[in-house]
Amino acid sequence: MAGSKTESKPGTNVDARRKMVFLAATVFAAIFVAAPIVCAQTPVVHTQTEDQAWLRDGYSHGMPPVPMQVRVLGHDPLENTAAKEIVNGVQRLWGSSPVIAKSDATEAILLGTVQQVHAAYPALKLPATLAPEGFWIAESDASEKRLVVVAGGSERGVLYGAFALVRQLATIGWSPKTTIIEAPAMPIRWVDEWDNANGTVERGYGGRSIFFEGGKVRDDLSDVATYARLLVSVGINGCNVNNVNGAAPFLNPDMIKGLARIADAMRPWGVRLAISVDIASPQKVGGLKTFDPLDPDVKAWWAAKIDEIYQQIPDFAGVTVKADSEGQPGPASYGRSPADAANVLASALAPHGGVVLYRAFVYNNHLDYNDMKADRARAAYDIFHPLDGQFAPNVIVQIKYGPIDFQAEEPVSPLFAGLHQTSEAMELQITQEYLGQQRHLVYLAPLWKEKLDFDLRAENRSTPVKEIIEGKSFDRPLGGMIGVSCVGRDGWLGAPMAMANLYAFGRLAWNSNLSAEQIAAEWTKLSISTKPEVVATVDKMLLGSWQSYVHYTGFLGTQTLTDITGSHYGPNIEASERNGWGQWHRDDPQGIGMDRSVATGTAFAGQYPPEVAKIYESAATTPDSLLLFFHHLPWTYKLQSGKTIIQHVYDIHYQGAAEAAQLGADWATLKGKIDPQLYEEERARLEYQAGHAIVWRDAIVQYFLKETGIPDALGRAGHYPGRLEAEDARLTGYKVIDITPWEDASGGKIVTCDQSAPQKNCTAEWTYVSKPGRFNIAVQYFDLRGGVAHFTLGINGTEIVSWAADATFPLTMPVILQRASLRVALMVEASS
Ligand code: GCW
Repeated sequence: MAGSKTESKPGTNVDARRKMVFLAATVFAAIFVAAPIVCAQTPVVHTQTEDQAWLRDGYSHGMPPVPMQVRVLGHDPLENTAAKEIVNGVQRLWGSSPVIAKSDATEAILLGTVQQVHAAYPALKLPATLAPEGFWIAESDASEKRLVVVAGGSERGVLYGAFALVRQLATIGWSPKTTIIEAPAMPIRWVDEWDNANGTVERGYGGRSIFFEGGKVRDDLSDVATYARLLVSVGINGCNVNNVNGAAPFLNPDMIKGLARIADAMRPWGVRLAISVDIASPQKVGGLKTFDPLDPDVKAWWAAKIDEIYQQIPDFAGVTVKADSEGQPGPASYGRSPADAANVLASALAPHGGVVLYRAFVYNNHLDYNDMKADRARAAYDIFHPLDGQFAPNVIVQIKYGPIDFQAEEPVSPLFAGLHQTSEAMELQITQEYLGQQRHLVYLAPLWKEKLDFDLRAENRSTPVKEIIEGKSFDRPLGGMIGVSCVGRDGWLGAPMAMANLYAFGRLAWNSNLSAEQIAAEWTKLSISTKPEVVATVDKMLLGSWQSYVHYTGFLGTQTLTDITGSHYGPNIEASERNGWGQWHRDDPQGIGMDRSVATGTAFAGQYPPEVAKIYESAATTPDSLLLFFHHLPWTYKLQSGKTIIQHVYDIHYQGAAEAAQLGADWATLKGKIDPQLYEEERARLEYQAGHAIVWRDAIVQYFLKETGIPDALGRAGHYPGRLEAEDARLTGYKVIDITPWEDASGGKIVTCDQSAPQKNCTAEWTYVSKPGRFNIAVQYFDLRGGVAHFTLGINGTEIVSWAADATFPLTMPVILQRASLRVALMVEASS
């Protein structure tokens, strides 16, 4: 059933039981549109504090196992921040605060750089070398004092060490034998935000910008400071605050003043500010006639502009560039290369120690679908590989993890192995653009780990992606990870469980060898509960969630079968095809998949180093998870599992939807064991997710059933036993409409409550005439983005349950359709 209007409530789980005394029961459902479509949405109000994330109040009991005094040896602001964090952390965990000791104390948590610690306690054995951002934590009884020492390779290392100590206390505990020595795996550990000056956030699903509003920097930057604290607590050291699209206004003098205020707010946490720049700024902002990177006036303009920034932001980290991509201007306009453009910026930044992150996301979005050799996946390698060796030392090429675009499943980008004389960073998305937009629980660490651990075998030796971006494989001085985060004012990412992804990003950028399991356990203990049964359940949910999402949204390497020209949300299979965007999967009644082999296809497979290229060249050796990314195959092709592709499509979607439903069932076991507000909020989300997974399942299954004409061996596809279609009901007020894409509703039809009809309530009635029995009724309804619809379900004239469909969806999303379910157990008995 579909209601016209508005926002959906992801279903209230009502279990109302009624005895029916007639064999024929009439089920009616009515929709009351209490508010017109134009009515304003009531925003979900979250208090934006760090308590919402992993720095929340803790759970430990008893006495703190560490000294209750903190002594800071230096005077650097970062060391002061470190001391406050330890006080704060112990307070959160045990409810009592250590005091800051002014002078030598008999027992203390001692903070300082290695040099400071050595000067104060020469007898203390310290590690011989510590990386500047690294730290050492250990307990020492040297000089008859009990000291828990946090020694940093620099003041910044002290701060990271303080957070590490608190994390250790909260998740593992402390013993006098505990020793922790760590240093970050890679120097660049940034989040990128895609915030616009008007306060919107591109692909942001957590509300409006924490940085900007109305064309300028917000007056109140307290959220920015809180965010920086969250970032530094997991080792993130840079934050690029503005969208890579439309970045020109950010170089206006007034905006630079505002940016300096943002940098001030983040500085106490050691997070450095970066911005995205538009390569046409010399023309757009500076009024020059050209933005040709090799023009001397253009070079001078950039040098002066970068100087202006450093005058106000002395620790400015650098710039990110999106050029010649998706409508953004670039050096190609003048026949110049990305290296020409990057190097002009690099030479302006070099005297100040800044870096350029030049994005390899450069491709032609007007490809010819009919050209069987055209392939968007090839673009990054084709453009950047020939430029290897031409980039200035402070340029880092920023490469999305896959060759397309943050898809639910795609191979690792071959470009990682294609640059040996250039520093590289891997770009990944914390915001779940193609991965459920934070409405679906999808924990991304397993996906990122798969990419980080992938061994590209460059030069026929071991070169896992993580070691390439860490600079180890090709001996590069720079490199790192960039997480596109897109936080907002509505609980950062808009969904509490999505915060596991921000946490995981920071932890992996710090230590790419951590496992997805280890990070999940840490996050759960810090954010939800340390109770073993809670940790086990939440971790199981997190760890399986990405593959479950793949199971219902993009099979065998077809990426994400979503609306790729619009919201990137919900199923829309044809949206990827027959346009210039190149996210094609090329399905037809005979087969499906992109032939990217060297022998007969686009030759993308040949961009990988030989050992990997050989695997992808043949369908027989390509893993099933990427099969259709690399090969066009008949629907009846047998997979390694022995199933045909089409049967796999049916099976995996039923499996995926069942797995989505299982998430809700698993969560239900946590009732009473975790924070009730979190429990309820996530319960509603998971109920919605289970409903939306059914939409995905049915859309994909019925689309390919129709296209291939090959039935499901298990008889499920196209058959919905027990489903009462809205369009078959006796309708009052509702009208039946066709929807686009047709596969998103069974039969391609929905009913909508006609606002222009004289009656304001719409009713759909079905009569059940069959055997008596006991039934569960799941009402599944589509819902629109704004306003509130009221539903009532009744049987034989008796109201059973009513509910409002009023959930809030991301503001930037276009109108979307959803479905959620509501369950009513109905007993139908024969009358005697
Ligand atoms: O994934 C796509 C997004 C665009 C984004 C682009 C990019 C900022 O749909 O919204 O633009 O990638 O990464 O530049």
